Amino acid sequence: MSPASQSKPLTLALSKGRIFDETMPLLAAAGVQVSENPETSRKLILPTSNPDLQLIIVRASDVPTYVQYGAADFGIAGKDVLNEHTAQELGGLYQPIDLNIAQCRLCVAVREGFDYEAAVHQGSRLRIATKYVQAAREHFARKGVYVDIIKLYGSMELAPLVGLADAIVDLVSTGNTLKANHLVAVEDVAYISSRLIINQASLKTRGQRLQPFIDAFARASTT
Ligand code: PRT
Ligand code: MG
Repeated sequence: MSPASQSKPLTLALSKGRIFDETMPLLAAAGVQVSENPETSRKLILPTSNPDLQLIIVRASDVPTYVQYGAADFGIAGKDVLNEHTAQELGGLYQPIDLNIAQCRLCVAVREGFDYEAAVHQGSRLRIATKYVQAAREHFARKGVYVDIIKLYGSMELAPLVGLADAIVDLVSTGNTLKANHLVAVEDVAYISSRLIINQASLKTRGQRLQPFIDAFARASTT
């Protein structure tokens, strides 16, 4: 590794919103403050109070990609996002800690009044709309239920209301979004929280500089 890249600050990839917000206390536990808020700043590279650490702000589903290619040394990503990346894409990633932040459940949800159990038992093909194609496919395969999966990129809650799908597989935290759209959760697919992910080459070449952050995150996430 060249001296220039050795002296480059460590780069942590985060998405704005709940992951950024819930990572701030973990950074504080490592003695790091971030003065700019990505909700109001347009900057995608944010300095921190530690000259050896900068943040990059990317889409939640892009965090593993930045870390896989070493554009970020480490990052924080939801298990929902990690589950949708292929084993090959996750190959260069080390996943040492569950940070227990941004917790939610991945659920199957249907319109109020839709008889999900009956639909499942009739053996008819269910239409499932979701952003989480892999997780949904595996869930219904385990149950032995035939499904047609329709990939969406957002606003999954709409699909059962307008006849696009019988059910959705989506993340639920407070349940308010389901309720507002007259949907109910009928099955849990997975418990979701966010993990620290680290580029394996960075861990080898910059491990001494990364370790204090890994240790502080591990301590703060279990207390
Ligand atoms: O929003 P964008 O399309 O940019 O990307 P994203 O949705 O992947 O990112 P973001 O920042 O919304 O979520 C980042 C991560 O937070 C996800 O990958 C999850 O691991 C985690 N997380 C935790 C959640 C939720 N809770 C959550 N409730 N992600 C999304 N939601 C959404 C859910 O999809 C639904 O639309 O919030 C809505 C339901 O919330 P409740 O509180 O009404 O139940
Ligand atoms: Mg979102």
